[in-house]
Amino acid sequence: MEIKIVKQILAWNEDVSREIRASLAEQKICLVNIMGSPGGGKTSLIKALIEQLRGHFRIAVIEADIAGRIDAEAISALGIPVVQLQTDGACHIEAQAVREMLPLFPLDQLDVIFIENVGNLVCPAEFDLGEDLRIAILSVPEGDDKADKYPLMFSTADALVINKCDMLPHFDFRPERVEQSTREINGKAVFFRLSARTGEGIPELAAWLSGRISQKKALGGFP
Ligand SMILES: Nc1nc2c(ncn2[C@@H]2O[C@H](COP(=O)(O)OP(=O)(O)O)[C@@H](O)[C@H]2O)c(=O)[nH]1
Ligand SMILES: [Mg+2]
Ligand SMILES: [Zn+2]
Repeated sequence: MEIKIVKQILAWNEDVSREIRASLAEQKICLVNIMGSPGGGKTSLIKALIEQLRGHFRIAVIEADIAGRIDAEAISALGIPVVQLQTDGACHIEAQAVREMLPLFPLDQLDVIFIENVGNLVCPAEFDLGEDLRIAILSVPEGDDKADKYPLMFSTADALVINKCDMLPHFDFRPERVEQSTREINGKAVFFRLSARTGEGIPELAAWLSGRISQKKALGGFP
């Protein structure tokens, strides 16, 4: 499958995200923005979710990286439409780039688009991409103090995923500490403890996501 590559041009974010949200509401496509550190498991999680969801929903993926196309190749190998965004040094993506990429997909044949944001705990959370859902990933080896040190991503997440729970025996990581810190700054987040490696906890996240995708398809948006 051919991988399209788009270079990010920076533009004014405001209004563009609103436009994306309006157009995806009309098309009843759920846009899911996945954020977290480099190596936290964003690509692994997207691949695991594709496996769980592809029998039920039509999926596409936007891969955003500073350079390269490794993650896009991994998704494309699964037979899923993917566009690689190369930010040419920028450490986050902006709504303008998403607006340019959407017409490259067969939108009338999609239910959900995952965005793998640039690996970074900081500024991706500052940019509204017109998404319906934000999933923040923190992995066990990164340490359980990250919600306290990088609060914006945790405060704006709809779901917080603690990944690499298969590594818990080897680290002094307390999932409850991260969840408590997140709860203090975020009244809406739901929590998932899982391992993209072993698959433990993936069905629960997939079930929650299925509910949200179905809701978007039924209503064109969330109340
Ligand atoms: N032990 C373990 N390793 C994982 C898990 N999820 C991802 N990894 C590994 O962590 C590394 C980075 O994963 P990747 O999905 O590329 O992270 P990304 O940079 O956030 O997209 C890879 O070597 C994965 O195999 C997990 O749940 N447990
Ligand atoms: Mg990746
Ligand atoms: Zn940035």
